[in-house]
Amino acid sequence: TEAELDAIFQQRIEDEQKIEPKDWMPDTYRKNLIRQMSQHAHSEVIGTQPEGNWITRAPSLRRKAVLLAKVQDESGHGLYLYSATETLGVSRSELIAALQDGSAKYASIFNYPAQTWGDMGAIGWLVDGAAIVNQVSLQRTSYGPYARSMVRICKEESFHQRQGYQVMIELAQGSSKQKCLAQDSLNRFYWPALMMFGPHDSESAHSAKSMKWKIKRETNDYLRQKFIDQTVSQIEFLGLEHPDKNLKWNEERGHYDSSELDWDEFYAVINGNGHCNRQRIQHHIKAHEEGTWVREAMAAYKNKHIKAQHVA
Ligand code: FAQ
Repeated sequence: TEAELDAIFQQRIEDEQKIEPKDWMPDTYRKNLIRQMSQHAHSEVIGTQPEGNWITRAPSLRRKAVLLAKVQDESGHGLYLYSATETLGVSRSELIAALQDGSAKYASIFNYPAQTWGDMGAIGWLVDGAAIVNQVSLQRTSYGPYARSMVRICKEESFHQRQGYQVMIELAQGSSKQKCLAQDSLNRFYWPALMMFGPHDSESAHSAKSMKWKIKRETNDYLRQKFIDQTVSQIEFLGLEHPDKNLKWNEERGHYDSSELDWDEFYAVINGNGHCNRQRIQHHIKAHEEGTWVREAMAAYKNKHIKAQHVA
């Protein structure tokens, strides 16, 4: 019966066995995974836009090459994640349609504009930094293809994080104007980076089930706290001011206490009303339409080969 299958499935999860594409799984597990993994894939792809915008304006050839490689990596992450999601029985075109009609979300952070070169430093350092904290924990997620994609993605994200921090070091140790640029980018990206971890655990619709199924291994608040704690000494090393004036070490908890986030802003952004939501989706639709001939050519080429095989 369904209840027996459910119990066997949950036991496999408890035993830390990976669930593979052809294994039986509850429909709700499959749906929740498709939701999270596809939104993760969309984030990687939409996430290329803020930085892609600066490739032509990088301050040196070396910086341009590094940024280009980073943006290319993010597109690659999108591809691994779409492929991993397709193993759950959904097609790439269905996933893309859900992104474009607004029914699937992507990380809120990518709806903030990248206004200066300093933002390239702050995004690599803070946004990739927050992504790593989340993704390291997802290396142990219960679904095999997702877990394996995270291993490779985390390696690449560490390079991204370091290139961003290096941009910040150069700016922070440069002229007073450069230092101001670094401080301004830190001030703008710090709060949205904290929002990447999602709502408080008490408000998180999916956490309880995702934790039970070990899709998520740590909660939103736990991972956010980890990121807050690790970022303090990185800001100190740069000699910049911490954007959170209420930040205070709490001896008893062994963590930093910090300001409450602006949750109205968070919900406005995830519901489509951030600075760049419309622009990001319009750009995606335009690029997708411009790529129609490539998809058609690939399909025609495949059909030609199938026909040739039949003749032979
Ligand atoms: N933005 O019940 P929960 C990257 C939505 S890293 C937008 O807590 P869950 C690398 C959530 O989807 C970024 N929406 O949900 C990179 C749900 O909506 P739904 C991608 C958010 O899933 C760097 C609702 O709120 N990383 O791209 C956000 O248990 C630089 C209720 O929330 C991942 O996706 C948000 N911040 O926990 C690329 C990691 N937070 O679906 C380029 C994998 C929540 O019901 C450049 N994902 N929502 O309509 C996860 O770990 C989880 O999905 C969470 C959310 C933690 C994001």
